[in-house]
Formats: sequence, C-alpha cells, structure tokens
Amino acid sequence: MSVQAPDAPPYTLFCWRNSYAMTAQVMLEELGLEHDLRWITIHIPMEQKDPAFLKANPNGRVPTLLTPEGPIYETGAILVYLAERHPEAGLMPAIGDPRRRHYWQWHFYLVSTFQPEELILEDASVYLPGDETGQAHLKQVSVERMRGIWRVLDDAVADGPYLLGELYTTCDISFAMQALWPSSHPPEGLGAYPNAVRCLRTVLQRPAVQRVLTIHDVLGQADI
Ligand SMILES: N[C@@H](CCC(=O)N[C@@H](CS)C(=O)NCC(=O)O)C(=O)O
Repeated sequence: MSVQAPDAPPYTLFCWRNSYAMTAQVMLEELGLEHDLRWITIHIPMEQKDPAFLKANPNGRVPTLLTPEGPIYETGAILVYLAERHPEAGLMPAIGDPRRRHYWQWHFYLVSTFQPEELILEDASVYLPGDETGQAHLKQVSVERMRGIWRVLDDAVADGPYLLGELYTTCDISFAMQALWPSSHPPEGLGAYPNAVRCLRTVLQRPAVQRVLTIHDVLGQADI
C-alpha cells in the first residue's frame, strides 16, 4: 500500500486535464482539503504510464487519489469516501436521514447510467476500434439513451435546486462535472431540460467548481 510522505499534503490527486479527475478535485476543494495535483498522461499504452500511478490504480485511469489511508480510485468511490470522512460538510445525508435512499439512487445513476453513455459519446472508438460504421451506430443509440437520462434528471430537479431538493450533495457534483461536457448533450442542445440546466448552472457557479475549471483552463465550459 502506498501512503503519503509525512511532510506531503494529506491527499494527492493524479490528474489529467478536463477529465473525471475534476470531479474528485471539486470534492477536495469543497471540503477545503489540502492536496497536491500530480499531472500525468493517460491516453498512452498502459506500459508507458507513470509506475506510481499504476501502483495506485492498475486500471491506469483518473481520478486516482492517494489518501492518508492509501490509494482509492473510481470517481463514485472517491466522492463517498471523502464525504464520509468529512460528515460535518453535509455532502451526503447521514444514516437515518430519509433522503439517503435517493442519495444512493442518484449516486449510482450518475456513475453507472450517465457515465457509460458519456464515455461512449466522448470517444466511441474505444469500444469499437477501427469500425467507423459501428461507432456511428453506437453513438446514435447512445444519444437516444442520453436524451432519456436528461429527461429523468430534468424531472428529478424540477423542485430543486438540487437532486435532493435543498440539500447540495456529491450527487450534484457528480452530475455537473459530467454534464458540463458538450459530448454529454444531445445534438439539439439542452433546451428541453430547463430544470436540469438550472441545477447544472447553480453547481457550476460554486467557487470550488470555478477554481477547478480555472486550473484546468476550461472555465468556458461553464457557459451553459
Ligand atoms: N469509471 C471510472 C472512469 C474514469 C475514466 O474513464 N477516466 C478517464 C479520463 S476522463 C481515463 O482515465 N481514461 C484513460 C484510460 O481509459 O486509459 C471512474 O469513474 O473513475
């Protein structure tokens, strides 16, 4: 298990510009946790990836976070790990809170329903290398599935402003940091989903999010 050096900040985030690493980084910023960013290259063959990175995450993907307890990877796991370590921030409902059922629902919806479609729409060639016809078909199917997801999310935040009503949680971070990418928008835009757009804009204006977007030099993506 690799742990942080005694004089290092408690957290180190392996980072790639404008990637899912931003979701974990927003969480660190929201919680005011001291951290280092270790910028790495990810879209290269596995054997060329930073060995310290691969030791922490054999999948070679970001986000990967070094914590005082050792490494952790997967966006959704990092969000919950940090929220549980810092319950005072209230970024997830406490045990016994009736909103917890929906917290888990949206948490998993965003990492296991929204995310796979986003990854396809971002780069279908990963799934069907060399098959351009197949990629176009996969994207077409995924766009339609994504429209359905936006409809569900739009209904969910109708009474908002957040997925759990008045309570801002890691689910909103998970949503906003994927939904800001134009690849996750249907080609006709987001006009049909005004509630979801309102929620998205609210989250994107948060100082923690603005700081992360500035560091990644993608502040313009918040103009939705
Ligand atoms: N399920 C993973 C997906 C992370 C992911 O796909 N990250 C991309 C960057 S946005 C990556 O590291 N890609 C490099 C690769 O797949 O080799 C998570 O949520 O952490």
